[in-house]
Amino acid sequence: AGAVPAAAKSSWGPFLKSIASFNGDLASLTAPPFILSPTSLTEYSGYWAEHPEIFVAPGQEKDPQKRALLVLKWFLTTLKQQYSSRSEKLGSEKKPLNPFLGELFLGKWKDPTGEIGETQLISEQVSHHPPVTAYAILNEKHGVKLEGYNGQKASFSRGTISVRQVGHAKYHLKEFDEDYLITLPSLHIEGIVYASPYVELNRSSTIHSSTGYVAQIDYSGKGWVTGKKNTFSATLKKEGSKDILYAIDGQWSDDFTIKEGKTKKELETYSAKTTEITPLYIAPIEEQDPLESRRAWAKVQESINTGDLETTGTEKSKIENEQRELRKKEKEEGREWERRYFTRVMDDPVFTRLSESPGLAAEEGKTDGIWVFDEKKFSQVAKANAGGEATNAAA
Ligand code: 0T9
Repeated sequence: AGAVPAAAKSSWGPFLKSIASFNGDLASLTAPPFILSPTSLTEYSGYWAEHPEIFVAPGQEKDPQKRALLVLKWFLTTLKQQYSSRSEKLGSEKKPLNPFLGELFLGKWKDPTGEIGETQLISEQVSHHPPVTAYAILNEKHGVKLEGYNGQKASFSRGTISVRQVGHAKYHLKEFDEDYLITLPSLHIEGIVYASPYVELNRSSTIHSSTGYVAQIDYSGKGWVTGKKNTFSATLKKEGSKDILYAIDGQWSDDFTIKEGKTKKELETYSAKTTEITPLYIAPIEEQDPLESRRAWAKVQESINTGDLETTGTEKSKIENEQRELRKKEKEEGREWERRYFTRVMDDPVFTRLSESPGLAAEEGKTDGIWVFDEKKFSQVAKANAGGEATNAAA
């Protein structure tokens, strides 16, 4: 896997030239067909919980320090899914479909054991220009809720695309009324000249908890010491203290080891390669809402998969034209597209409080306001769905 056919590679040269004059809008990049992915960016929100058991684990932990460690561990276990699963599966990073405004990606991680409980995913494209995806992941049994949103700011220099993520995630534990503010690492695309792009993470990201714990994760790519890709080193400290409570080192796409800070005693080695993921359950297309990603993009996805460029083009244009019409109509009627599950606020108390923590870059976060999961909208949709099709149509 991974080898790019020679004929396909011939389209890479012109593409390289085109990105040299890149304007920062990733969606506007016209990539050669072999690098197109049939997956929409709204689906990427699911990467946060492909190990539901690790996602909910902090919900049961009584010790606040261990809880903060479990949240850090969970975050680290999402990185492989988020940033290298596509390369591994498809042979390289691929350009995702650019979601339309209001696009939804809904699903759940079922739990036959009954111990984890069901974990629900709600992902919605809340902005198209610039693209912003918002998401919430809920597990009622363990009282765990993740919500967040993100967009990207990109630039091209010295042969690589650098991407800064705008946005953040908040992890909430109901039982302990505890919040964690998670910042998103910036990244760059390697392997562009060889027509086999893949993601590497840059610099650092943090997790600040309302209980005063601070995790910092430093990414060093092909680590200077080990020479291995996806290298990182993380610490957990109490805010304002220099004492390292836990240190975690290794590769986020492979093995990493959790050690006690003082004694350096090894507590656990996690293997990203052998820990299996739980596949997300998505409703069959005919049961999906017309705004759901796989239903809306079905024809485009099929034609990308069969390599039918012409149909890909016409079906994509259909969606884009429909969207243009919708925006025009809204403008004429002086209204805005109603987001189904999220609301834009100018001030989110949890974000404000935790983002004032020392050590957190103030620029993190805002895409012209903050997108928050709207519980009221959520329960209205749930009620309408419970009322069946008739209520839905009447609404
Ligand atoms: C949120 C994630 C994000 C989305 C992707 C930059 C990128 C789109 C955004 C940031 C997820 O939680 C995590 C992972 C990977 C990110 C993608 C990697 C990537 O290359 C794409 C961009 C849009 C491209 O496809 C550029 C074209 C490239 C494949 C060829 C040079």
